[in-house]
Amino acid sequence: MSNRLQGFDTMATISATDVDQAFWINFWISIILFLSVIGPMVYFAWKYRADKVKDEDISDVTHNTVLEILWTLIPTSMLMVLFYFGYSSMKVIRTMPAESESIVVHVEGSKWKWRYEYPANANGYVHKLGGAYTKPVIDKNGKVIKEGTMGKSALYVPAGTNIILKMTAPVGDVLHSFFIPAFRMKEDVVPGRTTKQWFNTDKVGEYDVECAEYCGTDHSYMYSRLVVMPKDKYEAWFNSKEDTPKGNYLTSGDAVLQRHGCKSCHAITTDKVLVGPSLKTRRLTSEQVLNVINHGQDKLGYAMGAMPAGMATGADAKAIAAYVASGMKGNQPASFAACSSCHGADGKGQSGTAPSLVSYDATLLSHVLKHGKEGMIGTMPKFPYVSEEEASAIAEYLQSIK
Ligand code: HEC
Ligand code: HEC
Ligand SMILES: [Cu+2]
Repeated sequence: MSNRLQGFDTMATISATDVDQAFWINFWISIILFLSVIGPMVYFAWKYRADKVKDEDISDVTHNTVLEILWTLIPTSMLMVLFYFGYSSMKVIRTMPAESESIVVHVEGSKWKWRYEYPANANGYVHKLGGAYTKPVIDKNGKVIKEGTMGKSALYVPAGTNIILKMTAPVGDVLHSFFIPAFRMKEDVVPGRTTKQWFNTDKVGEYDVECAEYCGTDHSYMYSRLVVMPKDKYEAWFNSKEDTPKGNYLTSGDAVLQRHGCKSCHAITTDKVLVGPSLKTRRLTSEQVLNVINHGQDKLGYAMGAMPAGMATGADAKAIAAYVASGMKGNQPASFAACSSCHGADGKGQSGTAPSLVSYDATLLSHVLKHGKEGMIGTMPKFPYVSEEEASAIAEYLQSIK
């Protein structure tokens, strides 16, 4: 769970797109209506201020048919547009699909945790998951020393399937609200009553779930997660007695990247350079390698210490840079000998004493996350709370998509 609210940069269901569209149309129409009323009002108040107008100049206008029709029709039609988009997205959200074509999960919200109960599987086994979020450890200056975690509790669902949530709270508890920001879904959870909401998403991944109704002391920790997985993986888990799905969906590298907001700076599936480099295909460009050869580098805290400047020059340096940038394919330039003493002849960094030049391995990731990185592309902040396991999950994932 990152410190910031994950989700509003993700639109993981069709209804989320609709809701955002309705929101922006609302927003702009409100701006237009506001300016077209307040603008002229301010202007006329100034133009006809008391010391500028003599009594005899004031005429007695009773009405103006054209103006009256216009100022009735124009705002009415704008409001009809608002109504249309609000209504049509509301309709999608509020029309439940048939239960026979959906998976129905019972959700219980109580002070201060979420609990999920599935229908019995083929063997009659009922999955029940739930539990409170483990709070982060925060020092007296308010700095997070250890991130909070969700443990194994999550709402596991298959992609591309209608999911209906039937939600309630125990009698004697208080109001909660089940909120998935990435889906723009939110519905009250009421003691002794059953409320429903539904979704269907294609986007495999992990999403934050929060309580959006102030419900007492630990309201702000009433977190949970939604894990969307491929259908076959879901089926395999659902028909087993395992607590959580196999394949470790909780720490899947993709989910970790999503959770810590890495994707706002790094493209993972394309080669685009956003704020930072794409983590997809390449490790380093020849410009980056040349830059390090020329200036040296001492940022990442490897056992070997600093990378000295000027280990190679001129044509040698260029040949090495091109070779490293190609992923160390083809003939190794003889001058690479200057590098292999530390990075190894295969460029893999000699068991983590120097950075691997060929891939994002777990050691590189944990060094970058621990120390941050400042290079010719830009500055990456430190991520001290990303655990070693998460760093290796990311490395595993990045290597698997190559
Ligand atoms: C004395 C050992 C040593 C030698 C020789 C050496 N390096 Fe390094 N290199 C390092 C260390 C240690 C780092 C990590 C520096 C840091 O902490 O930022 C590094 C970092 C780098 C990086 C940056 C990696 C990254 O992801 O930020 C590149 C690129 C690199 N070296 C290329 C080379 C090349 C090319 C050569 C040969 C011309 C070479 N190095 C020779 C020790 C060495
Ligand atoms: C605020 C933007 C930002 C965020 C958020 C961010 N990074 Fe970075 N990252 C960068 C920049 C910029 C660089 C390039 C630094 C440089 O010039 O070498 C970088 C470099 C890296 C590198 C090294 C690339 C290389 O070629 O040496 C790795 C690995 C990396 N980031 C992983 C991550 C992971 C994993 C996360 C999430 C936990 C993350 N980053 C979050 C901006 C960011
Ligand atoms: Cu609550």
